[in-house]
This record gives sequence, structure tokens and C-alpha cells, in this order.
Amino acid sequence: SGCNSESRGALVVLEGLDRSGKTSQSSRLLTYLEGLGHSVELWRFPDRSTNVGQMISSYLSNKSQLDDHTIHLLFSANRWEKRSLMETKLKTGTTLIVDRYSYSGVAFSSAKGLGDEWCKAPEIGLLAPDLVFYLDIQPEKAAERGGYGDEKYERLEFQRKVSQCYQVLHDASWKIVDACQPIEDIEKQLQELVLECVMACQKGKPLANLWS
Ligand code: NYM
Repeated sequence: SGCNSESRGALVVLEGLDRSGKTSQSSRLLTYLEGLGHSVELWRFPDRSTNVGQMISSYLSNKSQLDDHTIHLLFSANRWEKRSLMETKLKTGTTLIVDRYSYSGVAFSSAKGLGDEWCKAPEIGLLAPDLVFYLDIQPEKAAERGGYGDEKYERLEFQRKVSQCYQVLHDASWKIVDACQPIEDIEKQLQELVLECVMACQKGKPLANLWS
């Protein structure tokens, strides 16, 4: 176990609708990998701690209004401002568990009617994940879990559209996990797959850029 300083970390992304369990599973993965002695960090997008992130946060909480294209580009800028740190972390052996990434960007904006290709364009050149988990849940089931807050997008009608956009977006490399299973069962499935991925990256799997 452990990791040597020569090998790179893995970029692991969790995607899914609001209330699909991404945040709990991300922190469980963090604990798991830490327990095995890996260098690992938990990241999330939007990263609300930056200036751009604060603009996003204010938009999401309905404190400001922005044109759909503008907010899309801010979400993307929020990933771009973290790209070089992300690359440094990965290259120096730290695995990153990332709660939402470019796919959220494309799914949520295309659910509003923006074109897929337009939505993808600003994401080109960001680091490509080594592993994408999709926590699969029916929008109705997610809504039943309650806890939809007052943030933008947290409405069943809209989540249905987002769900459809994710269907179009995902490819064969994504690991689709049934998010309605018991929490511990999901956790076990993620653990196995993440470990495989971390090993492959340690053994020299090259880092790539989106979209590839
Ligand atoms: N969201 C998130 C987007 O619309 N585009 C993006 O690029 C990202 C990363 O922000 N409803 C949306 C999805 C969520 C909202 O995310 C806030 P979270 O995970 O609730 O903090």
C-alpha cells in the first residue's frame, strides 16, 4: 500500500443529481483511501471559496441574476482557476476525489436549453478524470429524500431535465452505480473501483485532457 513519490494520484469524479448521495460517498472514499495510507484530498465544484465561486454561490442562492451563458462560463472559470493546482497535486502523488466536475457543468446548462457543444467548449483542456462515478437515481426518488433547499435548480421538473442530459453525456467508461442501494453497499462498490483506478495511475496511466 502507501504510495511512492514517483507515481501520480488519480482524478476521481462523482456525478449525479442533487440528493443522489455524492457528498456522503465522496467523504467515505476520502476516509477509505486515507486509511490505506494514500495521499488524498476531497474537492468539490463549485468551489465557493474563490471570487468566482462567490459569484456562483450568490447566483445559486438567488441573490444575483445572471444570463445562462454567463453563469455557465463562471462555473467553467471556477474549474480553470483550479486546474494548475489540480495538476500539481496529481503529479506529486495526491489522489483527488472531486464532488461534481465538467459533466455537471454541461448537464445543468444544457438542461436549460444551451447547446451541448457550446457547453463543452470551455471545458476543453481541463484535466480528464481517470474515473467517473454516476450515482444513478430517479429524479422522483431524489426528491423524496427531501432536503432540496432553496437553491436554483433544486426542483423536480428541472432535475428531470438534468437527468436526461446526463444520459446523453455519459459514455461507456462511466461507472453507473444504483444510488438507491444501502449506503454501505454503494460504498463497497466505489471502494473496489477506486482502488483499481489508483493502482493504474500509480503504474503510469497518463493524465489526459477533456474531452477524451
Ligand atoms: N452546478 C454545478 C452547475 O450548474 N454547473 C456546474 O458546473 C457545477 C459544478 O450547482 N445544483 C450546479 C449543480 C448544483 C449546484 O452544487 C451546486 P452543489 O454540489 O449542491 O454545491
